[in-house]
Amino acid sequence: MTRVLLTGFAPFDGESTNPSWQAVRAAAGEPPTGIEAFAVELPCVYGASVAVLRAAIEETRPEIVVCVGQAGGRPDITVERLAVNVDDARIPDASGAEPVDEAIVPGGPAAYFSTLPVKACVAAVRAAGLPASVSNTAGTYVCNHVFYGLAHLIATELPELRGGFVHVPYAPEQVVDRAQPSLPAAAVARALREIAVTAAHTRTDLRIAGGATH
Ligand code: PCA
Repeated sequence: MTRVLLTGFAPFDGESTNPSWQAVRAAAGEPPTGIEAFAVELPCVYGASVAVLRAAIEETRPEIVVCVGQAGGRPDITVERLAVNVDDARIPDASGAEPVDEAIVPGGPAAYFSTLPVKACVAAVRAAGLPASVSNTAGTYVCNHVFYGLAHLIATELPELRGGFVHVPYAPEQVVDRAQPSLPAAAVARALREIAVTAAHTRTDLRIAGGATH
């Protein structure tokens, strides 16, 4: 059994739900064969989110961590390639904090790569019949902050752990009155199961194109 910690986020930006938590809960509730899954909800707060993540890692001792967040407006499931060392808030977090151009870890590396096999994860989601792509930016809000915090923890304290970040579209009920793309939670949960299994079984990523020209 591979121990996999999945995290989602609490609702933010005036929404009453967060599709990341819906999907994480569903995926962990029916884990794929060979995976022992744990689900934890993170607050949409700089700093506190990483503290909750760290406590969850200490408690569940996972081999793999997949953090998941809402990326409203994106049409597909995006597996993030990098986390950058900057907080630059477009909107306040749930505690009212609004950092501008602050290092997440002062003196830390400018960026970390995901330690999940991002290309293989994208391929697995696509093979399951769901839309997915590699993303080269997780933004500069709380999701990137958590991703960088996770990557820094792995780089400095937990070298055996592997982890990364996945952004997901709105849930359909969030966009009934907006012309915005969405995916049902059950479909996103299916994709997360594929990602968990792929991460558990893939040490060397696929060498296939997944880049972007801009
Ligand atoms: N998405 C936000 C933070 C919480 C979430 O689900 C982000 O992309 O930063």
